[in-house]
Formats: sequence, structure tokens, C-alpha cells
Amino acid sequence: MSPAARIVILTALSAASLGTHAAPQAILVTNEAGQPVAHAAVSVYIKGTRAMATTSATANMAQKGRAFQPTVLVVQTGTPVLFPNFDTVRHHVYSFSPIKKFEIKLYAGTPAAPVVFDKAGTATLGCNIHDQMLGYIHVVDTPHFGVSGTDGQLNLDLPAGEHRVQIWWPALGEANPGVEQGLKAGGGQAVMLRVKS
Ligand SMILES: [Cu+2]
Repeated sequence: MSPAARIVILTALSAASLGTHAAPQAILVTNEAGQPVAHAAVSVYIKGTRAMATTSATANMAQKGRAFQPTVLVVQTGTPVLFPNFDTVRHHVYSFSPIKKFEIKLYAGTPAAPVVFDKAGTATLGCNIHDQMLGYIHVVDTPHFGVSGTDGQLNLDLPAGEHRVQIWWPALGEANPGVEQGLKAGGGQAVMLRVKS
């Protein structure tokens, strides 16, 4: 087979498989006035897929500059989370939230044992030493999720089609599961999710 013929066949194959494969989808989260909503967790539930098995990949909620980084960490149910401290001061991280109550007493560096987040919902994090430190771990039952930046934007790899999305942001509070909307992926342009923020 000539190299040219091979290229034609490969091109045809990749075009045929496009329909089932995930592709980058730009998403913009705004309030009703059209202003960007930052730190919005967007989780997408793909129709026809079974509830995903829990993950064992480890995630990190760091402390840098006496702040939690990121402000909102989204993980899939079952994810172990480490709390590395990059500051020269010690932190004492805790959560009193129903989905996960824990406390890591005054520490420097990275505590050896991760905290496993095994229930969906939101845990609010604080530090006993620094009252202004506030962070959130949002736990979802899907592997498809992301968090908006200060510009309200995020990108997710999604298969084309209509999907159900859940949107949660800090102002809703941890007891609120978030708002649900539909999202049509694969249209070739950014999808806008408008919420009452
Ligand atoms: Cu602290």
C-alpha cells in the first residue's frame, strides 16, 4: 500500500470514531447578569453510562500563603486526598461537615495518611490557627468534572450529546447539592451555564 493510501484510510478511521470519543468542550459559568462565576464545580453525568466505580487516584488540597489551594477541589467519590502544607507555619486542618468529619492536628509538610472522601456532597475546610482559611472539597459520583476559573471558564472532555450537569459554587453552602441543568456538548462552541448567583 502506498503511504498516501495509508493516510487516507487512517483519516477515514479517525473521522468514524469521532462520534463516540470525548472532545474538549469549553464551558462558561455566569450569573443571571452575565458575570462570570468563579470556583464553580461542574460535574457531568453521561447518559447510558453506569455509575462509575470509585477511584483510587490521590488528589491534593494544598496550603500555600495561608490559604487552601485550590479554593474548591472536586474529586470523585472514594478519592484519597492529601493535605500538603507548603507554608513555613503549621496548619491544623479540619472539617465538621456531615459527609466527612476529620482533623489533622498542627502539622508541617505532608501528613502521611490521606483522608478518603467516600460520600458525595461538600465538605467545608477550616484551619484552627488561621480563621480566614476557607476551602471546599466537593465530592461527585462521576469522573467528568472541573472547576471554573476567575473568568468563569473551564474545559471538559465530553462526548457529543445532551448531558445532565450539576453546578455547585461556595455561595450555595455545603448543604446544597447544587443546581441541575442540561448541557449540549459537541456543538463546536462554548456552552454557557447560567445560574442564580
Ligand atoms: Cu492554618
